[in-house]
Amino acid sequence: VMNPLLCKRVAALQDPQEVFYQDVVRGLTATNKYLDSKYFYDTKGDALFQQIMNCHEYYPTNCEMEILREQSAQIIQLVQSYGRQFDVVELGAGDATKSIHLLEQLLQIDPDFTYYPVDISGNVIHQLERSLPEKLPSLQLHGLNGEYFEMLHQANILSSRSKLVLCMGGNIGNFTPAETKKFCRQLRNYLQPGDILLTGFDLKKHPQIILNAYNDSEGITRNFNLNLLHRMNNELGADFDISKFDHYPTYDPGTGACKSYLVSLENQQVHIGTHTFDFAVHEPIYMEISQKYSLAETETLALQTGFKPVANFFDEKRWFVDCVWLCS
Ligand code: AVJ
Repeated sequence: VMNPLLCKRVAALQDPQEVFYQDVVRGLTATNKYLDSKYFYDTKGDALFQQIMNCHEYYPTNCEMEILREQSAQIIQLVQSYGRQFDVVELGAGDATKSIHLLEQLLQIDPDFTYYPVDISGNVIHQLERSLPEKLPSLQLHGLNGEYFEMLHQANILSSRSKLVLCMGGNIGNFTPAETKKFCRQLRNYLQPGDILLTGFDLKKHPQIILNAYNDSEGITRNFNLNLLHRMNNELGADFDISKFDHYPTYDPGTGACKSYLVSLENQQVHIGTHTFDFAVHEPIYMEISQKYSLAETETLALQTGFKPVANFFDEKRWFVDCVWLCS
């Protein structure tokens, strides 16, 4: 029997609100303040991201949608040519409007597979479990709400089949190149030889097009970033004055790093729990990276992390790529 005090501490550590609070404190105590972009996605954040995907400056969704709408049959044919029965695990499934095309194709060939959508947002998983059976009634579906690797571990317990892992939507873009390399190596450790990864990368292109995608004229991306301050007010009892912060997106065409900041518009203090944080005028909070890649960089990444790049699927404009990597 565990000592009750230890029990309490373990429970506090696992409480998502507590983890959120600890992460916020760590980020705002750092010399260069930052917040973790995974916290963008509360109910309001999910809705704002939906709006971003619908605004005309934000091209990645449409590009990848085009790839999957037009080329899902070829992608599934290629996957099936590896001669295995796959279950599908999707990391960061969102509303599955892209992957539904792949699932439709796979159902025609192999009606027995199970789809495990993984998402950090419980709200997203809940909605998927309601909406997807209406569109694909014969699909076997098991939603997993949590962190990617913990949920991959769950999927490995639940399923003994080979895995087709989907990591689309440029979700990988939210890591720095170093983090991405670590992520791919870790992901490879959860997989077996013969498993397949389908992963999307937003490609380098004219810098203005990229910057505009993260600086839309309607200010939706601005609100998406500022919403994290609202979330801290609502969930952690923080006292951010949202009007005293400005959204500042950047893109460096040299490194391919597209970064967003919130900038403090005055000297101010913010209180969260037992902590007080000082913000100097013009001080930035680093919010998010959306890394852009060249095709050569994606291939190097695959080879460095235990995968064999076997095919690339592009949209018409070649702005985005979905790569098929085989676990070697
Ligand atoms: C969900 C990570 C693909 O980085 O393009 C969109 C998130 N942030 N606009 C991206 C996002 C601001 C998006 N990803």
